[in-house]
Amino acid sequence: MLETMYAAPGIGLAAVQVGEMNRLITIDVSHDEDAKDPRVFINPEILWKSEDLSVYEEGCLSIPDYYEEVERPAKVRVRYTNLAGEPEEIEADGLLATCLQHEIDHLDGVLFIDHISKLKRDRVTKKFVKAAKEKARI
Ligand code: GNR
Ligand code: NI
Repeated sequence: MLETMYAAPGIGLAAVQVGEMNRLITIDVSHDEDAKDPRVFINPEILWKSEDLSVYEEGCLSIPDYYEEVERPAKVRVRYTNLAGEPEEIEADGLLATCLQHEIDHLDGVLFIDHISKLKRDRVTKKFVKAAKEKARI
């Protein structure tokens, strides 16, 4: 999964995006080829969300070429199992907090467009349905 995430390239990936129905996500928000910071979270659960919100322009490998600002809790506390099989907790802020929420959403079938206005969501959904129909006609 880390390989797929780097190849995409993306800063995060949820197992469902590669056809695996496991509650597993990978994240690397380092933005640095030479200082990679791959992280794996198994069975991640959000324990706490801050009341203060932050806005990031999000994109998603499952919705190519579409970017929109999404407002989410600025900080989250997440419990998960690490690769050694041990339970761990982290408190994240910034891009890591946003990415954790984006990926954990995927595990529950939620996409970032579910957090934007209905008008914008309908517009992008229509575009993708239309593209899929055109592809099916060929
Ligand atoms: O590569 C990605 N970038 C990104 C930017 C802002 C907020 C979330 C993300 S995750 C995304 C990769 C992806 O779709 N993971 O599911
Ligand atoms: Ni995504």
